[in-house]
Amino acid sequence: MDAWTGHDVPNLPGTAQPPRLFDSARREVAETTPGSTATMYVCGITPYDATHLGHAATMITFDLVNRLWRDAGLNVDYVQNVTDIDDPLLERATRDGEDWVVLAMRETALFREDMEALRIIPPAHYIGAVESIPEIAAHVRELLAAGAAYKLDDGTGDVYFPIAAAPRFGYESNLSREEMTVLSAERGGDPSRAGKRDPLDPLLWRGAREGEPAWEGGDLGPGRPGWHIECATIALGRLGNRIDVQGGGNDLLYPHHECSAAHAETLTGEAPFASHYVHAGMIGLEGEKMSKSKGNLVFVSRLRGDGVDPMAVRLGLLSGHYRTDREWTDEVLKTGEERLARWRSAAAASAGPSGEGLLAAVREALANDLDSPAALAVVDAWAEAALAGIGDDDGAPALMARTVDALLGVRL
Ligand code: 5CA
Ligand code: ZN
Repeated sequence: MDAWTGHDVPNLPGTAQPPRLFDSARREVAETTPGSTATMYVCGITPYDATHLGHAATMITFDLVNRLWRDAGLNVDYVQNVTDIDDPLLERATRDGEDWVVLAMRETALFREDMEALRIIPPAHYIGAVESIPEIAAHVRELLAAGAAYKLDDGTGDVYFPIAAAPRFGYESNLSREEMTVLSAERGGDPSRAGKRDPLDPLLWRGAREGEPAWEGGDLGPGRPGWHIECATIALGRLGNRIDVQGGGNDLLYPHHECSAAHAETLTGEAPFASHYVHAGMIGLEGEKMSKSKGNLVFVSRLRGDGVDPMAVRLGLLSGHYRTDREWTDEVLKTGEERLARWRSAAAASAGPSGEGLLAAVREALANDLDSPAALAVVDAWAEAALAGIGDDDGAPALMARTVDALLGVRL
């Protein structure tokens, strides 16, 4: 499917190194070491409700990775999916008496608009689950043929992946079996389903059910794909067997990214699937994770409709570190709006402290596991000085504006 429209990203003077990022598998901050083209797969939306600030925060996180790699002179091949067929989408469509295809199309269109307003660089490939079904089914058949999948014998046609086929299973999330079992039940898995070889085995293909959409699966029979194989297949088909970053919110640490990696590694025989598994913290509202199922949402589109500048939303979300679970409050937005106004005034000053110094300090902060609070503090200090008439670099205000545009995605 089509992504959204991008914006020009200014080039910056001098050179930069690729960022160091926290890898959930190794549980440490490590250098990213892409070839001349860096590859990134980010888990996108399940389009049954509008884009909320949690989605926005996660997309902004990986937008920073994209921007830092580009600033380091790399090409970036970025893939994002849309889970446009899955249980929650069908449940919402049924609840509201709506056609699930229309629901998915409408919410995906709104997401694109929100991403554009937030100045997120679009992925090179924006791929839906539905359009990928032939590829996914082929992978499931391949796993079956290799003995790395099994069909339940209860007549449903459901096909599962035996985690025993993935010797490294657990390396990505570093969780105990007990923790995995709890999370699996909470996040779309079915550890108590009878007939599976292991309670943690994830679904690869769901056999057709009365009243549910189904697609031809060849030897699999009609049905629809499981969630984890969707992302493994979409990534492998476009980025190759080894990707630099697999990204998403930290709610995907287990089972989603563990199982996607297990599927991909079993299919290719190469491990690890991703050099870095990068997870953004959860944005909450009044003490609870913002989620479509809980309904405690602040929509990006609602803020836009209220006349809020998307750049202030961006600055609000960047004021916390991406890995920290954090709250969205009126105060966070207000601080973002005030900061944006201050930076805009400072960018219009006739001079300020060294622009090159500012650029170097912002680069250094962001290269250190995307330390956006530190980067914002650097720009704040520069802006305060420029507004106080300190500094005689008359090129600095323009370079400051280019720096925050290119690296933070904030257009002044
Ligand atoms: N379609 C799947 C991924 S393949 C999915 O998780 N969809 S989603 O709509 O629930 O979330 C889209 C992206 O936003 C995912 O990367 C998810 O981890 C992230 N996300 C969801 N809720 C939040 C939140 N409250 N804070 C931060 N990120 C979130
Ligand atoms: Zn995914």
